[in-house]
Amino acid sequence: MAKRKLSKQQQRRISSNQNNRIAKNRSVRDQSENDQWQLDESSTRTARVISHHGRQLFAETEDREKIKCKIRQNLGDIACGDYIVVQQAKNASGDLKNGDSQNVVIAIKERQNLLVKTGFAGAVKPVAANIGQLVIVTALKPKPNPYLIDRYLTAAENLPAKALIIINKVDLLDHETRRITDNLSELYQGMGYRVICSSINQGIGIDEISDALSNTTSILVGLSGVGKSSIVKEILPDEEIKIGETSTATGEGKHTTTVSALYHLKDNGIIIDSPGVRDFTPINNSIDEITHGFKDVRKFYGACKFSNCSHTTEPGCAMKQAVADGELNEQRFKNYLRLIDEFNEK
Ligand SMILES: Nc1nc2c(ncn2[C@@H]2O[C@H](COP(=O)(O)OP(=O)(O)OP(=O)(O)O)[C@@H](O)[C@H]2O)c(=O)[nH]1
Ligand SMILES: [Mg+2]
Ligand SMILES: [Zn+2]
Repeated sequence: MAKRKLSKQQQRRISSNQNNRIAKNRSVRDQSENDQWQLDESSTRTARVISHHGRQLFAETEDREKIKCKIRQNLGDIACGDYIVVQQAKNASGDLKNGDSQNVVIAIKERQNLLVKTGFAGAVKPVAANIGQLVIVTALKPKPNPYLIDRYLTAAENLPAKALIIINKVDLLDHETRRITDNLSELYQGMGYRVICSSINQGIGIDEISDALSNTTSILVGLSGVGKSSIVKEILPDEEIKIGETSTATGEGKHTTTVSALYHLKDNGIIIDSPGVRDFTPINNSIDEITHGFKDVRKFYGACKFSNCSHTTEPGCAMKQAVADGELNEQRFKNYLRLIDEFNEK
């Protein structure tokens, strides 16, 4: 069967398109204070952004010193997880600028990747940079949404980054949710993704999650209220992390975490806790990119009778045939076509 994959060059182009779009959305930052101060080149350090909101940016230097920084104008958007170059501001007589604002971000280092999402009015919003693993957190309350999981998986495949799926709150299992959980686990494990069932309340799956987070930078993503911060707090009990309430009727969260924040774990693991979403729309630049995002669907790419097959009504469609033969999950195929429809509508 013919297979077409995105080349490294195409993937680089996608990433660069995303960065360019972000550059256009750049916000203008106030630099009035920097103007009276000279930057001291000899103080140049590399640091990693641990949280960033508006003009507030906290970073961590290579020797784990936490510093508050100002941002030089025209740098473009900076995301949690970015590696940055920082210099100290001095006045004409060489004195260090007092207070929190003496560190100035003068550059963003080249990114390995950048997770972005569609924000208000279609704007491209950076979520986090230099991600090795996307941890898609779902729960029994609020209920898992397979379309949301699939959209996150397309983002992971295109970053590229590993993907891990957590089904949290399994202490709430009943007859119906057990069926949903089993089906989801079977589906995604069958495709080669790791799925961990966990309960913070009953201490289930925590060691497995800790293990899966070693030696890479992971970001926890998902709906508000699924327990992302609870997972981080369980692994890092000494960190000050806010846990929210959920509405009793729907189990929906109350958007407790408002800013992404980066924490160190054992075994060189780094975890970024991110604010819960109502929805997540990955930024896809082409149908090829959407296809690349579905690793079970992309196996059949290029095998349809017509090279421009829309996989809907044409005869000889290899994907529809795969669904009929039980080789491709119908729900996944529907979600693939749905994402393409949404892309075409835009
Ligand atoms: N029953 C049950 N409740 C849990 C579990 N894990 C977390 N919770 C509860 O779920 C609620 C939401 O938890 P958070 O950790 O704040 O959720 P979050 O995903 O970080 O939410 P946002 O920050 O709003 O995105 C809290 O009331 C937690 O106590 C679990 O395993 N079982
Ligand atoms: Mg949270
Ligand atoms: Zn087809």
